[in-house]
Amino acid sequence: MIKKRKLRKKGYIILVCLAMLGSGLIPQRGIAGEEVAEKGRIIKIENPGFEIDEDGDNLPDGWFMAGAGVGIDRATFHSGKQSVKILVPSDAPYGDLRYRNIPVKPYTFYTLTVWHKTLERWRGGGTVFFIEYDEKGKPLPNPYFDVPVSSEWSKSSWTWTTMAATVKAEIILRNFPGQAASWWDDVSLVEGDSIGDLMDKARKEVKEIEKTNPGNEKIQAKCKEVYGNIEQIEQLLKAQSTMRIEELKESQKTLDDLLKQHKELKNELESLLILE
Ligand SMILES: [Ca+2]
Repeated sequence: MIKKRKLRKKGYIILVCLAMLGSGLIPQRGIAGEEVAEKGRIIKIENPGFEIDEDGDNLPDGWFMAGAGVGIDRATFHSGKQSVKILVPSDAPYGDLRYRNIPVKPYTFYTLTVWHKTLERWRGGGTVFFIEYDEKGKPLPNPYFDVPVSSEWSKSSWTWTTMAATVKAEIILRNFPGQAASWWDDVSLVEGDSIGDLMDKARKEVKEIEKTNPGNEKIQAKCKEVYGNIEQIEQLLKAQSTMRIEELKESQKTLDDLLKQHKELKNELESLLILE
């Protein structure tokens, strides 16, 4: 039994590595902060290529179904020998393949990557949800991503930041009734830096630039702008810890904007330094 377990564990690691080789670490698009996300560590997800079904329930081990119409497909796959197909019957609300209890950190960048394939249709190619939970197990406002329609296997990645109270997360791959079949394979999740660490790093860098360019008014002024932006981000993070869910949703958008601005300001500062 132990031997079998060990072998399975090894299999998982190899699958994760293969999935990462295929997907790379650079997000293609995202709702939050993709510009400031840096490559990070791979979060372990069991059976990410859906190859193992030892209990023979036609679902990948480690994952489970909610709704209806979800099962392993051995004829269509991106990696290995199988994928998961979701074709939802008309009397079901949705078909979900879910992966639960992923330990995650608050205020941290995450990049989720999935491979998917769909038949041509009039709306969407399925939806990916990343549900964040607080320590009491209550779901928080969650990011979700619509998968583009693609009749070839295609990779989508999204980067965003987790919320103040987030401790755990769940990945949901979903299709709806009335839509053609969708296939899914090779899921990976990468954890990047925390926003706090990024801001500390940025503050140190800017301090150094300020010190080494005392006579340059433009650089000095730009440094002040970066400080202002860092302060706004830190204040928002502080305020978020006491916000209600509806407020949080709005403030997360503001946070996204501030993080984008952060990247722009740092680029502008860099250009000024090149001119020096
Ligand atoms: Ca597979």
